[in-house]
Amino acid sequence: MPDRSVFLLLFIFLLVILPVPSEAVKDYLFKKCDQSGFCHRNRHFANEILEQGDSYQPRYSIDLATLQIDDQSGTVDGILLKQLNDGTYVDLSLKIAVITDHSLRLTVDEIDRDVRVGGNVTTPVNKVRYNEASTWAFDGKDPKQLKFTHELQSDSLILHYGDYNAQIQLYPFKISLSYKGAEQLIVNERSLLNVEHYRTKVSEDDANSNDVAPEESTFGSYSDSFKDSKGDTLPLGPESVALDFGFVGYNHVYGIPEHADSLSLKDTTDGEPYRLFNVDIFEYPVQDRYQMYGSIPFMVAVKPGSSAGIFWVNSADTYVDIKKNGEEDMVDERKIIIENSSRSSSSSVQTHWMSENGVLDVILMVKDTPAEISRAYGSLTGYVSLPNMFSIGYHQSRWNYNDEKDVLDVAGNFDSHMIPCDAIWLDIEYAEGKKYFTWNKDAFPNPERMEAKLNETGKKLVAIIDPHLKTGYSVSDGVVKERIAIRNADSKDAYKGHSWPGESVWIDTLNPRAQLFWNKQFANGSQLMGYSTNLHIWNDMNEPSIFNGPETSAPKDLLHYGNWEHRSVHNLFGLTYHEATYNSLIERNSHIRPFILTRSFFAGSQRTCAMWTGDNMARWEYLRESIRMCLTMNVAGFPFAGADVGGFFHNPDMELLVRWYQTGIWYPFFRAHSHIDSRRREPFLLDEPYQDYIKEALLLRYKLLPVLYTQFYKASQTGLPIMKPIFYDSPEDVGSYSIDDEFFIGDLLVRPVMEENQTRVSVYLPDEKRYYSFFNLSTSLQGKGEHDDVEAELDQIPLYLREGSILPTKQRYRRSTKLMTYDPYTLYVVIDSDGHAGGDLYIDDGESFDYRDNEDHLYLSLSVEKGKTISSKVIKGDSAKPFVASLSRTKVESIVLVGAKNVGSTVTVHQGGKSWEAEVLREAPGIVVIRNPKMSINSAWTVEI
Ligand code: NBV
Repeated sequence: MPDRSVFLLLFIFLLVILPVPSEAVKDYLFKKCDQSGFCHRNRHFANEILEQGDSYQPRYSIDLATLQIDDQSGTVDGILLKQLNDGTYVDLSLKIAVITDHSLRLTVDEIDRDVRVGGNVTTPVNKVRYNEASTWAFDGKDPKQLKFTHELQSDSLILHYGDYNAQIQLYPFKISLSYKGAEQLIVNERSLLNVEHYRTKVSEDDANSNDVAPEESTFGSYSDSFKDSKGDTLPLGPESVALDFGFVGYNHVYGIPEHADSLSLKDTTDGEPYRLFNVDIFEYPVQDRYQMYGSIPFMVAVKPGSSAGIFWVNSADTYVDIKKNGEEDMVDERKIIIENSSRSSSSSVQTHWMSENGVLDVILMVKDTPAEISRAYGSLTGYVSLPNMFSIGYHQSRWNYNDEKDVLDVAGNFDSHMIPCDAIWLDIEYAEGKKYFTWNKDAFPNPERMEAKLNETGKKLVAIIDPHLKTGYSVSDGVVKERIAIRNADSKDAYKGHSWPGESVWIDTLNPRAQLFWNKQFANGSQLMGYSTNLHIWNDMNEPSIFNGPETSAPKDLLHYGNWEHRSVHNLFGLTYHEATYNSLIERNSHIRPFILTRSFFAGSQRTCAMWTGDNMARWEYLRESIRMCLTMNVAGFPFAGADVGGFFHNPDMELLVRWYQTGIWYPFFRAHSHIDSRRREPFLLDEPYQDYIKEALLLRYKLLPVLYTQFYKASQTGLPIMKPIFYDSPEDVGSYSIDDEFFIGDLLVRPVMEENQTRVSVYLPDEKRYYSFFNLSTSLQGKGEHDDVEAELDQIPLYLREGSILPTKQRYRRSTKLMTYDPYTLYVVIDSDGHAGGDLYIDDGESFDYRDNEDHLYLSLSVEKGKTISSKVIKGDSAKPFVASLSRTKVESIVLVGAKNVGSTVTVHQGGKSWEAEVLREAPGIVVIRNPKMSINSAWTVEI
């Protein structure tokens, strides 16, 4: 009799080849809240409490006598009491701290939990609540703690710090956070705080148990009834943490990726909560709240005048319910009115966060603008790293390029068709029998030769390395032998499951010894890497995806390093895996910036890799969804995001493919990729005029790389999104709050065309500024809050330049970014009605860490003063550093000037104590071009106009 996994594999195979209605598939594979023990229990708990209304007697209070308030170190410690049915209490530790950026951190844990669990469990499972999610999420350091002053009253404690007041009510426990005198966030507003303290199974079964409150359910406390997770041993019983947060005066909340839903999150009252649980979700539906490959438990709320953030630092399975009580802003027909809530409350968006286990650890942020929230979140979890320049060029992938010849032909065809391309990708078939770190030597007899050939035109190779390691070869054998695999619940052996190569084990990258092992696999001279410097890595399937595992992932009772249950670390496993890869690549070569693409991620993943939105489909709705998802990733501090251009499953028609490229050029991570069964669709294979349209789009991406790279630089310093939702630049404009088909990149307003047969699109203008068509600077749009209908034929990309901006571009076709390094710049200068314009430009070698280690970089501020002078000032950088010095050969070759008055036939250029004249050409009314002004980019200059 074949084992169960064979049937599962067969089932998955049938899913791939048969057109099965996707809803049915999801229902079969994944838990709904109602089927998940802790979600079911917490929703039940919430409903019971809300039904009881004001008659409910909340159970949580702060024990005044235990409070230790330390103004200087910025902390409050004490005991939070949870009252049981008989009036006795469970003691919970409570810590409130004012941290970096005036954020407020609240941590609740069970006191002496391991003692109470005692000998009740027979496995070595770690008995304390998991408290290391922040260690992985934070940027390597504990946040600073800031001073406050306080007032202690009999029923409350008030903390004052900066522009903030945190009013902590002792009974019922509640925190109201105010900023500049206005209440913004209310913690435990609806008394949904729930810390399921350790209790033995015996007491749970007892109807009169003191441990189970009448408002609680015991559903799934000790056993899991869901089809594929019935085997979960749940050794520690119910242990969830949940809490509600009300946003006062806000109607829009964003973030908590990854979901294929709208940018502005929806009310979940009548359906499923948003679930954060990293899974390989086959044929994911769009406009849905299903869990996906990655999770960032960070939510941002925006209203005129302020913005708020909640970072729920928990890596277990998590659900978030959202209830919107206020009216949505009625700005256009796309909005819906949400009924006023029946229950009295002062907040307008109420959220309920529920996690399966772990400590309760949450950070609250309130600032003036969403940009400041992004900065505050990034100051905790780190900002995106400055990418290797090639990685923001165009990537060509498919599952699979078959052999060396195929790879080199594809690369060569890009060159012969004069289409830029920076990387060719290899999916799982390149490895011998999908045994990662090996090469199929028949197909790839000499990988280093192939990589060297690619390198001739500056192209890189990216190869996939998944965490499932086929049993019975040196790498998996090593993992088992060194005891660095994820282990079975009894801790004895490595867990074995099924994935692409067949039976596999999974490396446990939480284990520091796994890092050492991983380093060896990537070392110089290793089979995979050889001595090449242009091989980069793709980490897929790291949710982890396990074909025969519950919900396509790992059983939750498996054990990791530290004897932590997989349950506790599930959502951060993917991060530990791609970070291990990053560390190994750095260990191998600390000079070159590694590039890693990951499918699974957690808060903090932005520091070391890029992500993409997984297996989408060649359908219009997935094209539209890709922009919403990328915008959400940008709000959640992880801007290096993209989606498979063209769609992974199925074959796009030419119109969809053209539109996808025209949209994909705006993804911070820009890669075409497709399924093994899809038809080849590399741009050079396409018929005209489609090939030409796509080529034009690609050339536009490359032209604008200086802008994009500068945005990456700024994101790496400030956490600002790269693809900016419209409301980031105009947070006062409520009309922009639900716009998710338009965005800014720097000062470029982009409105991709994402509907079939569309030849016109509506562009929303968030402010009074004039917006000039990038392709025809003689036309412009203006009108705050207006939607302008503009032409968008298949060869057109609606793209606008905001007045008052200066945009640096590089106009020459090159085969890759590497070959553009010293190319000259063309500046677009759009002077506003006051005679001003401003912009910036960041430059470094695009490849090494010299920008960081040797400060060999250049950050320029470009400006126009009083309509009379255009100038460049060096904000950061030293012309004596080798790369910056070498930039003296890079010139400004042209300045396109819009809105300049009375410009003569020549202008005077000043640089380095010398002056010279440059010719002025008249392009069209109001537009002139300064031809070849010839100043070097690496030192200050002025042009008098
Ligand atoms: O490695 C094969 C694929 C890959 O092409 C895709 O991009 C990943 O998202 N991988 C998933 C595994 C199987 C997909 C059906």
